[in-house]
Amino acid sequence: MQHILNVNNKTLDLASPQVMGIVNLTPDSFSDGGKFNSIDNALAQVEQMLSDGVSIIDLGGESTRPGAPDVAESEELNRVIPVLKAIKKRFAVMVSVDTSKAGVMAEALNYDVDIINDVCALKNEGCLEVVSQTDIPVCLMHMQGSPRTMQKQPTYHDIIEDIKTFFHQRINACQQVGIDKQRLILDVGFGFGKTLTQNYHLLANLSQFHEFKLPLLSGTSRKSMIGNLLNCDVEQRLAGSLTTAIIAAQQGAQILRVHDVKETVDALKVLQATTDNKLLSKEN
Ligand code: 7PJ
Repeated sequence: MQHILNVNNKTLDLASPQVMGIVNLTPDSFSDGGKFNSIDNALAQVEQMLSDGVSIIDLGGESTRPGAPDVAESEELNRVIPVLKAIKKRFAVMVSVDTSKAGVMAEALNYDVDIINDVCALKNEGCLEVVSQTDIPVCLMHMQGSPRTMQKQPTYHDIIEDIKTFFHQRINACQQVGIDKQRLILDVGFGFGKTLTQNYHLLANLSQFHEFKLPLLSGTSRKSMIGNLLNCDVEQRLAGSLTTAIIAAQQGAQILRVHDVKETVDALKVLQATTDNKLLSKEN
């Protein structure tokens, strides 16, 4: 199955896995929190990620960490829109906005956002309608519960089958409002209402979700599924993050959402060297 993302005069070939770089715009990610500093900081991060080989920049202004409080729409707009504008002015890179609010999606669309990345899979009020007015790609992520409650006691009948049922339902909901299936990207939502064991079971079986014939996005970078396994803090999760990224790529995930772009791009090149016949035939 060949997947190519075509949006706003940009093209991304998903025949080999592509890296989505996380630019976190929640205040705790900046030492001084000032608005102009946060724009400069984000632009510097984007510039570095571009030279490291990123394909998509994911902007997030709403913390979806387990237990995180809700962020008001006006606050999220203030965090995300000025940075989206500044990136669009300076760089030609594809930009996704990580949001679950219809108002933020609508405003981001006014500033030529390329992908909507919604951890609530367009379930919140107005989201399906806003997205149906456009033709850009959308990532539908699976979550059990809400960020505030999701890690309390995740329960599934059969986690893989339950997530497949969820994807069927959300794909149908999209199609009912006229959102073309071919615009959709699917994500099992690592860490969103899953136990440690369930997260690794999903990672090991990610390829099963290719039955939808849609691109798969995988986001494991620095998450608790690594910290809890290795018993380490967030700044010590690089090796674990790279390993999960490579396993996801081997399972055929087309987009890897990561903090550490350069290291992930390097790791993917090593993986690619084992599968690239052209490289082998050149040497022999
Ligand atoms: C994900 C996300 C993810 C998608 C976050 C974090 C939490 N979007 N946004 N997939 N995670 N599509 O990065 O730790 O896994 S925020």
